[in-house]
Amino acid sequence: MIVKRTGRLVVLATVPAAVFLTLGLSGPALAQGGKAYQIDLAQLNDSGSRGTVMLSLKGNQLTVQIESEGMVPGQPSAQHLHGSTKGHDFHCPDASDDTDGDGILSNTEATVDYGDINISLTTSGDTKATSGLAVERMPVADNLGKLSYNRTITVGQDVVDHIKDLHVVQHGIDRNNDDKYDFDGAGKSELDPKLPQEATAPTNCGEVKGASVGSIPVGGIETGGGSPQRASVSATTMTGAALAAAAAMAGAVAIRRRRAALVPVRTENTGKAA
Ligand SMILES: [Cu+2]
Repeated sequence: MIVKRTGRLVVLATVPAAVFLTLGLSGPALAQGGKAYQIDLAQLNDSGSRGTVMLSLKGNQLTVQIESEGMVPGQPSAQHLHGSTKGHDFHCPDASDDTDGDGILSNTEATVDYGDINISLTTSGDTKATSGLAVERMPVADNLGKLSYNRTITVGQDVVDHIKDLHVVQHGIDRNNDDKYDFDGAGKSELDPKLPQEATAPTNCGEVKGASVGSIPVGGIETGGGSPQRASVSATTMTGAALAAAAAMAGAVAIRRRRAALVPVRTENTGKAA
């Protein structure tokens, strides 16, 4: 926790052009007059996944670029911007948030820390919170578990004003290393018993670097001992989204299973995610 808080004090409001060059990102990300923010995605659930995100704002146009690896091969990953644009302070969770002690950090447990979905990072169609589990519109990792995403979306002024208060979360883990989401790995999802926990549990999370600088949440960050407040902003929205999308999700799981069968098994099975 101490390390995390220290990291959040680092000032990096505007990402230097060199960072974009090293990531191979192109010109539009540096749109004139725009601002860009870097996020490093760190693993959750011992998933081994990691990645880099660039959030580029020009007016109300938000370009989200994600390059991640260590994702479940051939599987779609639900991904979102979580957090509040209304002045509440959220942050990425850690293993200590596994409050039921079952060894899996579920989305519900993690939501206490990273907040509800603000924007669903779909590949097409709407990006509302209610599309949170629209996995048929979520990016799919390649056979090596690498995932690329690039989309420009129109966002509200609240998002522009509070972009530093939002976090990127990708979902989908593979506890039993069989390259698919299944019930054998971690049982049922707490969001919907028809879904594997592996499909909805978070695999990584990242905060905007310097998030606490220049965007102090109103009435949120300084309240201290914010657990009760955070707890009151519970997983209800995510749960609602899950229920709304449950039918589509169930169908997608079936499709994924067929597709997964066509994907070669990874040669490197380190078991590190066990
Ligand atoms: Cu999410």
